[in-house]
Amino acid sequence: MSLHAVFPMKYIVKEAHYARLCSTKPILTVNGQFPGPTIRAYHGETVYVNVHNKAKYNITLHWHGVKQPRNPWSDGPEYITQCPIKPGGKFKQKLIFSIEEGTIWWHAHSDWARATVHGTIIIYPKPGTSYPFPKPDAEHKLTVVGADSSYSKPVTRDYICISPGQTVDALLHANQEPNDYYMAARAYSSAVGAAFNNATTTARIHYNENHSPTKSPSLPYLPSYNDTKAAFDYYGSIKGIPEYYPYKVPTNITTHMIATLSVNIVPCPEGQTCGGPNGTNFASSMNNISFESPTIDILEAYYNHISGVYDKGFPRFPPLVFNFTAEYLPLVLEIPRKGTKVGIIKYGSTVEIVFQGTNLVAGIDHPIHLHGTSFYAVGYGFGNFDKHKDPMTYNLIDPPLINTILVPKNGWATIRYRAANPGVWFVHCHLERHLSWGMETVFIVTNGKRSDEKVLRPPPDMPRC
Ligand SMILES: [Cu+2]
Repeated sequence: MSLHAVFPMKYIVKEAHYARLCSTKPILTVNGQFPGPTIRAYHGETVYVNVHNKAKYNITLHWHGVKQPRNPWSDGPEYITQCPIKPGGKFKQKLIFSIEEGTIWWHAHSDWARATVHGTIIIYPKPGTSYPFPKPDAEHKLTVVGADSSYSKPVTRDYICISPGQTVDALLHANQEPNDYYMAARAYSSAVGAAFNNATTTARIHYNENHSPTKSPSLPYLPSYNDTKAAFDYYGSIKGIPEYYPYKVPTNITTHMIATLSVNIVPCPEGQTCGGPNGTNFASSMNNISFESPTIDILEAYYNHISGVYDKGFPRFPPLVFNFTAEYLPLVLEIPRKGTKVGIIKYGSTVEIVFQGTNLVAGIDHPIHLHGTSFYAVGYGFGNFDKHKDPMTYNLIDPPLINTILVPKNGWATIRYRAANPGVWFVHCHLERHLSWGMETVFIVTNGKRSDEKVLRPPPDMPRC
């Protein structure tokens, strides 16, 4: 039984006129829809999407959270696994669903097109199987049962927190007096001095039974916009269900990494005006390397042994060790190095990465996303990571299996996973500004020995550089 296998989906990238708050403007869309069309599939299914770029801009599409075993070719990030689909160009992308079940999403992965080019992916349990949770029973509270397309232990919450890149599956029991009720959301923004939209957005839950709806139902309680503790209380409440995951949390780690996440500044190029502090330009980095995009994609360079596109020197540990979360830091530390440095990970390695946020320029939470794998979120904390004390607090029993982790402002978060998906995989902050400033790197997971542990052949219609 299949939802899609017979016909590929048609994704036509094109401009469409969209009206909001009484003004109409052209936006980039898929099939003229905003948000874009939903992809529905069963667990383990393979789906093809024919992408046809009828817009004036280059585009790539990424299937966020789809592991794509051995198939980095269809992953999508521009100049990482492919060159962009040019105006008029076509690319048939193959989505290999494996362990995913629940909700994830797809989005453009070139320039800032993601703002309007995105949509939902819903993966249902295999036909004949069912969901691993009972019906919820709460007064319009949310019962979270999954995150990033992996099930988690049901937990009932007044509020949830979701950062860019993350998805949540939650249940709501409509068992209240027939009426209208508000649900509400607003931004969590921890950076001091960074502007954000502080509006509260709402929707109404409307019961169909006959009733005269209250004109203005009361608003639910939401934590304050800068309540970091509330955000991480939520994240800490999410526990995994190990029985549903493909492998246990690795306890014997073969590859250790610590990666700092920093907002930086670089000098303003001559003759330009720059928007950073004291007329500088903003930048950002991982382990002090501000990533520079190559002009042909890294996957092609790796697969075809083209030299000069990237180098393998992504540092495994911070090249500069300082009090990362101190209130005042010397200005000289704010300037990163530039480079296209990737990390090489041997097939089958068990990897631990500690992401350490720094207070350079401005401390802020960073949602870090890995392509090509999910990982266990085994711990987080505030301040500098202490390699002696902090590992004692790791949850190695039932951590959630996710694809995007929010690293706390001036704090750290640790992930573990087994590198069993050969390919070229992007690793980046999912805040669009930080991504375009350089807070990213690439992990190349080498081929294993067996023939089913190697990267598949490229499709014939890979977009040309
Ligand atoms: Cu970031």
